[in-house]
Amino acid sequence: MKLYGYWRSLATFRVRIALNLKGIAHEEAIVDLQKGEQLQAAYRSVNPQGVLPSLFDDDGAADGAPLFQSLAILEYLDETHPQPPLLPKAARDRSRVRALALIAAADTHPLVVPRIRNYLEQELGVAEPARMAWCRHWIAQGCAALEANLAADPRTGRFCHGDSVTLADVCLAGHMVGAKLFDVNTSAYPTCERIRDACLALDAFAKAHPLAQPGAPRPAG
Ligand SMILES: N[C@@H](CCC(=O)N[C@@H](CS)C(=O)NCC(=O)O)C(=O)O
Repeated sequence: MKLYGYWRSLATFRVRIALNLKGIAHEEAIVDLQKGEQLQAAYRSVNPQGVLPSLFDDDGAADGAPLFQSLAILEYLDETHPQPPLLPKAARDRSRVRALALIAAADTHPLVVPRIRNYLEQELGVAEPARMAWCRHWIAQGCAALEANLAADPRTGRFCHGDSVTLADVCLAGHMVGAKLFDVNTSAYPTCERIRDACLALDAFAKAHPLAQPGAPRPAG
């Protein structure tokens, strides 16, 4: 498969994790978000919305159209490559997993993406310190919502839902790694931190990590 992504893209991180978990061979084409390449015609011909990620499945059976929206891609991968499953069997459990995933992917992440930060800067004249405060505020709100749900629910285990990885963990890992990239102090969210650490201890997550990708800044020294 061919994934269009960028090291810093948290939505791409989610898809990379799922591809790794399912052992699906893939290559990644870099679309540089910091240079605005997602808005150029070449990438818009792949994804008219101008956002990452997009995924081409070269299975020959599909119509050849790219897949888009990370959660839709995750569910597609889970349906076409069922092992290991990313959703539990019971409807109520599936609903919980999807709901946890949406706290990160639908209620938080869209508030901190480049197009929002650019709009705050260019259209509303919001200066960099206030833009960072905006991002940190919404990320912390997401952490608080995840923590309140996870800590109070006996279905939380080693991971968000029991002891195996689900879509909720894929999204929580992205959220918590994003928190670190935005320099948010997450010590008030110990369950989120514990599950993040359990995820990042797995190869599939570690290899997908934004800072492990080509183009990512390397630690000094
Ligand atoms: N809901 C979308 C989010 C897509 C999205 O906003 N991706 C970011 C990178 S993580 C992006 O490409 N942003 C470009 C921009 O904001 O201009 C998904 O989950 O795929």
